[in-house]
Amino acid sequence: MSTIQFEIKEGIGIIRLNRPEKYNAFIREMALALQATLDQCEVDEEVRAIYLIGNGKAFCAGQDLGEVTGENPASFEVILSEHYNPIITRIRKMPKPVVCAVNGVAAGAGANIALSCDIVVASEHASFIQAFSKIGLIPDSGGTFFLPRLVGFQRAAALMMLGEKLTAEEAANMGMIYKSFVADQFEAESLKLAKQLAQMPTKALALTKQALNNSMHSNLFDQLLYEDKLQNIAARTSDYQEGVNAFMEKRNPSFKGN
Ligand code: LHQ
Repeated sequence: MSTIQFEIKEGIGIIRLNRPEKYNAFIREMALALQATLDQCEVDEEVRAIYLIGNGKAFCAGQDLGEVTGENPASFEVILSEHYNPIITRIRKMPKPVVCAVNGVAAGAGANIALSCDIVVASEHASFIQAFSKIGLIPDSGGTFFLPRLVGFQRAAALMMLGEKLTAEEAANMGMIYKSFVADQFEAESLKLAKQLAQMPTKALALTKQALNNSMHSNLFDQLLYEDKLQNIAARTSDYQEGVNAFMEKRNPSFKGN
């Protein structure tokens, strides 16, 4: 059985982590398959938004600890440089919006992969755990970058050091994620969000993402120049023409993604 399931539906590249019996914990095969699927989403013009979810009860329990223990444990150096770092890099450089639908527990690298996505929503039964300190590790997969920016330095330090479990509602209230949905509406509502994004001006969303990425290490004055540069690119897209024409003609726009 494939560790990653993938389908394209209504412009959405739907990626499902598929090791439900192990709470979708990562082994090398799944990490490489996720990278390959993200690459496919990047180049396939039919895909205009990406939706990442876990199969079964959990979203993802991070690294499969069975792979780093036992007779022939995988090396940490390989795990970060070949498994997780390329996943986070692909998500942030993806010129399309990535929605993470956290269906259940998200722990360790599983939590931080979620936080690297553009819009993170969760089922009311989901939870988030910076589980690393509990096994004597430091947060990886971009956690020390994203979490303090999302919730503030103090909360990030406490969450990472204590390794406490947060409910989806707590995570939404502190700005760690965008929204939580009641369980029976979660999949429909989160897919609706991805569908909405897939019908939007994809190039403008990619440039928005590029500007947000840049803001992480920029000052206001450099960022104003950067916005100027990217806005001039956005203004040359057909979707901009369509958006303005539709507004003037009092009709709904039909964006093609370029
Ligand atoms: C698992 C796992 C798991 C294997 C649940 N592995 N089987 C980077 C650098 C290099 C090396 C290390 O890692 C990293 C990045 C990281 O991600 S480090 C953090 C690794 N993850 C964790 O430490 C989390 C470990 N899991 C847990 O704390 C709990 O399982 C959580 C809180 C996720 C869920 O708790 P429960 O709801 O009580 O479920 P459970 O513990 O009963 O787990 C269900 C099954 O999933 C169980 O299998 P079994 O056959 O006994 O039913 C677990 O063994 C398996 N599982 N996480 N990471």
